[in-house]
Amino acid sequence: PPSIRREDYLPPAWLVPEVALDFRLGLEETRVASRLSVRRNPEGNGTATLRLNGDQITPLTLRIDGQEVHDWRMDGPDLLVALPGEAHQVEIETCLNPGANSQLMGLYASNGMLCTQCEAEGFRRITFFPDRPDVLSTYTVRMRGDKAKFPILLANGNCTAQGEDADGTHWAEWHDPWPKPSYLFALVAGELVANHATFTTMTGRTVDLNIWVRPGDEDRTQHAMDSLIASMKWDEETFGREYDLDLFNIVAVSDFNMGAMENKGLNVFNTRYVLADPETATDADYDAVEGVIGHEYFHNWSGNRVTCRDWFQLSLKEGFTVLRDQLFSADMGSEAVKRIEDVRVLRIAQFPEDSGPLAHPIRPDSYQEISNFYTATVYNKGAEVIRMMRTMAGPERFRKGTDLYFDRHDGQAATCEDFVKAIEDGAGLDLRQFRLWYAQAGTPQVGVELEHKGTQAILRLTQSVPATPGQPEKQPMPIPLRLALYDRDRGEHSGEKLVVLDKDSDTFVFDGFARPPVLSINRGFSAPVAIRFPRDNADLVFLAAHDDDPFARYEAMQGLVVQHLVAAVSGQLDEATRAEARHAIGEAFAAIIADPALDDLMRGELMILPAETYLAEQLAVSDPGAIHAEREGLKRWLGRELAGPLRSLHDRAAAVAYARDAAARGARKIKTQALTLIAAGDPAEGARRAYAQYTAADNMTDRQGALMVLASLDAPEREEALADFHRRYEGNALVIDKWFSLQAGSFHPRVLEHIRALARHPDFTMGNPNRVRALYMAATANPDAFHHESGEGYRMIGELIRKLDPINAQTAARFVPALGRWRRIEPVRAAQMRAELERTAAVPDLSRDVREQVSKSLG
Ligand code: HT7
Ligand code: ZN
Repeated sequence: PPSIRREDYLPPAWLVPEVALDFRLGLEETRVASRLSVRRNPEGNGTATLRLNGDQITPLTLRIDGQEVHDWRMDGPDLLVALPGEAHQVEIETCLNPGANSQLMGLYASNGMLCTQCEAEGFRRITFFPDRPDVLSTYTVRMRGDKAKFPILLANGNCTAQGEDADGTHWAEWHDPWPKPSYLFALVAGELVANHATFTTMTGRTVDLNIWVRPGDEDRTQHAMDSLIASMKWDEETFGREYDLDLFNIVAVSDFNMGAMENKGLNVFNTRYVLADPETATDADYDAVEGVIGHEYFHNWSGNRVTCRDWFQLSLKEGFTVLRDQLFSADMGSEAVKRIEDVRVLRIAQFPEDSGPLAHPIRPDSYQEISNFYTATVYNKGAEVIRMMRTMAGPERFRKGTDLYFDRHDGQAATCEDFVKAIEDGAGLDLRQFRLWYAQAGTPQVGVELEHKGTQAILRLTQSVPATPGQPEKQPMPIPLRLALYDRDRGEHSGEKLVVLDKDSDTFVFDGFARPPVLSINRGFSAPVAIRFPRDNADLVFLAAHDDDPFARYEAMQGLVVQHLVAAVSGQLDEATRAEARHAIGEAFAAIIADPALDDLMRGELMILPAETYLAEQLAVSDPGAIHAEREGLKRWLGRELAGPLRSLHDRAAAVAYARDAAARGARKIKTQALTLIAAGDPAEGARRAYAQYTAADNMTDRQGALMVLASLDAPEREEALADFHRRYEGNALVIDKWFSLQAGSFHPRVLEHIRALARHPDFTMGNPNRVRALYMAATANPDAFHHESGEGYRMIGELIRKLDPINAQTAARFVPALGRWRRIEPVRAAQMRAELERTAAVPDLSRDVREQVSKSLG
C-alpha cells in the first residue's frame, strides 16, 4: 500500500460548511441520505473535481443542486464528481449493513444497539465525504427507526425536534452548532437508560449530563458521573476551559476498538471505562474510569474546539490531552503515585516501541494506515514532550501558553507547530531546538559521570539519540533534568536545580561539597530519557531511603534491582556479588516495609519490581527465559528472606475494612503485593493465604489479587477459586474478561495449554475486542506463554493475527509489534518470531493495518 507523507499536505480544494444527514435505521439495513453544501476553498488548488472519500460503500443516487447526475466516477473507494461553480448542494444516498460490520468502524451494531466510530477514517464507511480533519462543518442529523428496538436516538449537539408515527417508528433531529470534522460525528440508537445529573459552569450555565448504559447497568455508573463532574470543574480551574453545549452525553458500548471516543457532545465509551462498583471493579479499574472520562472530556477543547489539520498532527490533541488527564488524575489522588504509574507505562509500552522497527517521531512523517499510529509514542511520549515544556516554563507561564493556544486557534484545524509557537510566545520560551522532539524518534540515552574535586562536584553529561528506521543520524535535543546533590552525612540537599543538556556533552559544576555528594537526577522523570549511570548499591540504598522526591526514591529502588538483574542475566555475577546485591535489595525492601512515614499507596509502588520488558530494554539482545528466571528467583529470595515482615504486612492490610479512601486503597495494594512475594517464597503458605483472601473478599481488588496469585500456583485451591469466580460473575462481560486475563497471564507451568483451552471456551469470541484482548494481550505480555521456548506462544499469536485480521483488522494489527521485537531477542526465539511474521506476510488478502505492521517489522 502507498505511504501518505506529511510533506505532501495540501489544503482541501472544497469546503463543506454544512451537512444534513438523514438515517433510516435498521440493524441489517440502514439508509443514509446526505446533503452537503460545498464551496470552493480559496486556499485550495482550484480544481473543479470534488473528491469524496468512501470505504466499502457505493452511491445509490447522486444529485447536484437537486438534479440527478450520472457523470461521476470512482477512483478506488473514492467518488469523484466535477462541479462547475463556486458553491453547490451535493446529495448522496448510501445503504449499509451495520450488523455485518465486524470491523467496528463506521456504523455498527453492538448488542442490538447501533453506534458509530468515525475516528480516524470511519465516516467514509457511512457516506461519501471529504473525510479529513481540516474540513469543518455544522451537522444537522435526522434519524428514524423502530421505537421498540431503538427507544433512544442520540447524535451530537442538542435535540431540536422529535416525534413518532403510527407505524411504530419514531424520529429525532439533532443539531450541533459547533463546526467539526467528520471524525467527531456520532450517532447512537438503542435501548438505553441514563444516569442523569447537572453541572453549573463557571459562567452559571446549566449543563445536562447523561451516562447511557444498557438497562441493569445503571447502578454501576456513579463513579463515572462523579469523574465527569470533577473533570468539568478541574478544566475550568486549571486550564480556564468551560463546556460549550447545554448537553453532554456519554454512551457505554461493549464492542469497541479502543477505550473511548470524544465525539462532540456525545462521547462513546467502551463499557470498561464507564462501569464500576466495588463488587466488580478493582481500584485500578476505578482509576482508569476516572482517567478516561477526564481524557475524553478534556478533548472538548484539546481536540474538538481546536482540532488537527491532518493525522500527522495527532499528538497535538492526544499528547496534550494525555498530559491534561495525567495532571487531572494527579490532582484527584496522589501526585507521586500517578507520576510513577505514568512512567511505568511509558517504559513498558513506549520505550520498546521507540527502540524497535516501528519507531516513529511523535509527529510521524508518513503512514500507510493511520489506525496504526494511535501509539504509546504519539500519546504518552507526546504527553512527556509537552510536560518538558511545562517543566521549563513553570506551571504559570505554561498556562499563559495554553491560553494563547486556545485563543489563537479556537475553531481551527491546527498543527503541532502552532502549539509549540503558542507556548513559545505565551510562556516566553525559546523552543527552536526543542522542536526536534517532534521530529526525531528514539529514546535519548543520557550518560552521567560525577567527579568530586576539592569542594566541587563536577557533573559530566552526554546524550545520544539512537538511530531509528529512516533516521540514521540525530541531533542533540534539549533535555531538562531536575537534579539534587545530597550530603550523605546529613541526608539533605541544598535545593533542587534544573539543568538543560542541549549539546552532545556538557559539564556542570556545583560548589560546596566537602565529601562526594549523592546525585539524584531526572527527578520527577523530568525528561523521557534513559539515564546511563552505573552506581554503587550504597548510593541507591541511600536514595531509596532518603530522597525527598518520591519518583527519585522509586527510581533508586528500580535502579538497585535493574542493575542486579541485568548483571545476573548477562552472566556477570559471581556468587559473592549476587549475595551482596540481594542483601542490598533485601535491606531496602525491609526498610520500605517498615517505614512509618510512607503511605501504603507509595509503599506499594516502591515494592513493585521492574517489568521484564523494561529489563529486556536494558540489553541489546535478551533472553526472555533468563530474565524471567532471574526475576522470579529474586522474588523467591525476597519472599523467603522477608517472610516475617511480609506476613505481618499482609495481616495488617487484611484487617483494613473496604473503603474508597487512599488509606484503604493503599492497604489493598500492599495486601496483594505481600501475598505475591509470600507465595513466591512459600507456595503452600501463599495458596493458604490467597484462598483465605479470596473467600473473605468483599471487593474485586482483593478477590482479583488473590485469584491472580492462585492462578500461578499448582495447588487445589486454584481450580476451586477459578470455578467459583466464573460461577459468581457469569453474564458480567467485564468480569469474565478478568477471568480470561488472569489465567492467560499466570505463571502456571501449563499456561499455554490453559490458553488453548480458553480459546475454545463457550464464553470466548473473536467478535468482541475486549474478550480478544483479555485472553491474547495477557498471553502476549506473559513471558512464560509468549516467549515459551517451544515457540508455541509465537505460533499462537501469529495464528490469532491471521484469523482475526478479516474480522477486526485494527485489533489484529495491535498484536504484531510483540512479534516485531525479534531482533532484540536471542537467535533461536528470534527465528521463530520472524517465521510467524513471514507466514503472516504471505497471506494474500491481508488488511492494510496488518500489512503495514508486518512489513515494517520484517524490513
Ligand atoms: N481519539 C480517540 C481515538 C479512537 C480511535 C482511533 C482509531 C480507531 C478507533 C478509535 N476509537 C477511539 C480516543 C482517544 O484518544 O481519546
Ligand atoms: Zn484522546
